[in-house]
Amino acid sequence: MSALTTRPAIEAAVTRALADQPVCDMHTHLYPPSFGTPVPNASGKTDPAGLMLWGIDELITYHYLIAEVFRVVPATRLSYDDFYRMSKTEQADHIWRHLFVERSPVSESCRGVLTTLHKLGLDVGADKSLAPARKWFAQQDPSQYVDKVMQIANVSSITMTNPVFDDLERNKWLANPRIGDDPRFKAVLRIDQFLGDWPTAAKKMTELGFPCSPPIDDKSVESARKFLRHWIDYQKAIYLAVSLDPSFRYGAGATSDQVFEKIILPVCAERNLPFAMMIGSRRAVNPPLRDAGDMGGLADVPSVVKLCRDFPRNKFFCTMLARENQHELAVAARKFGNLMIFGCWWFLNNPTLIDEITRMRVELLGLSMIPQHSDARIIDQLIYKWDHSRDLIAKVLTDKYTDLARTNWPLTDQDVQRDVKLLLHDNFVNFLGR
Ligand code: HDL
Ligand code: ZN
Repeated sequence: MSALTTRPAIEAAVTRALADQPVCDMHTHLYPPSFGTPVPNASGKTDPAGLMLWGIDELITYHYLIAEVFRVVPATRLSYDDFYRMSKTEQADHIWRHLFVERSPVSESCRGVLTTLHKLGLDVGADKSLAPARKWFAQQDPSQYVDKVMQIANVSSITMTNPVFDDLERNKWLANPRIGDDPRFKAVLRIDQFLGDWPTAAKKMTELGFPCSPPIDDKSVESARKFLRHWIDYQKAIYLAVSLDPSFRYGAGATSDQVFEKIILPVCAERNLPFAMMIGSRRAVNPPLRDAGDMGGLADVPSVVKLCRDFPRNKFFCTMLARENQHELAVAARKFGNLMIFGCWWFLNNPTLIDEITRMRVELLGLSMIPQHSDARIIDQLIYKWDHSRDLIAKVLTDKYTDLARTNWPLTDQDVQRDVKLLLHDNFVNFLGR
């Protein structure tokens, strides 16, 4: 196989390899049709409490866009409650008018809607009306639509987020033990309250038949371990995860230290499951915005370092929300092979920062990291989140391979395909160790 020596040849090989490599998307908030869908569709089966979100009105009312529309039409003109009292369609019309029709949709969230619709072959630019697209979505079958989106986005596996303390979702699992069996989706046991609000977690576990008390005594430790083992098995969870406030610290004597040391990490180690820490989310800074009301903050990398050092038998995924944490986190990953950093999370999932962070990671870690996850909440978003990220990863890899070519290193198409498979698939699957 001939070597790739010129930038155009390298760029073409990189673009092709990224397009052809199916992604194993390691963090989303997506659900299969078995969890029900509130979206009117050809199957006629809709569930107002359904968790599978898809289609144009969900796409346009993604909480990122709700935050952005309240900048254009502030709450003093349209109260939060009046907005949320609108139907999903009315909310979408409001957002469409103010963020797409009356000004150019140049934000990443707005652009994403248009990338998705364009790749679905839906032209909304002609008369800027949503009616034809709404008609098309209403004719779709949810499960076939999941297949269609995965094919366009070239995503081979969707990793869910399954918060066990969310009553609505947990009751769906309890009502149907096979609810998670859709082979396109994998479950993740999300346990924020374990580390963020132990007393509430203990109370809820007690209600669920796993008696735990606020003091972390031996009985509570054993009971909480049983709870985790039960839900790992019930969900067939491929890893455990938390989202943590920027103020999270490990090793400062907080209750969460004991929860880590006595409950979470021993169970993860015995089951050989990674523990994912998503650190830096400051919840509800503006509560009436609901899901759109969170922001980020500077987190503490030394806490991650202590955990990786003190628990060498455990495997840690980690992503942080502050741009300012990225370099130190990448350097920490150089020190610990049991730390796999991933994604450009949430407010970092924008071209400028994806480029900066991915370049930094390749320069510090080579190919031993997971450059991206979608964090999608609406099925359709897989199309734009992976289209945009593939383009950005392509730019970084093209530059880095071009630098290699200057050293006369013999780079081939196969090399590029192998490397891209690591980034979009193998690094995640291998770290799971399944
Ligand atoms: O905690 C998380 O997993 C975050 O990704 C939040 O769900 C956040 O609201 C989000 O959707 N980020 O993209
Ligand atoms: Zn998320």
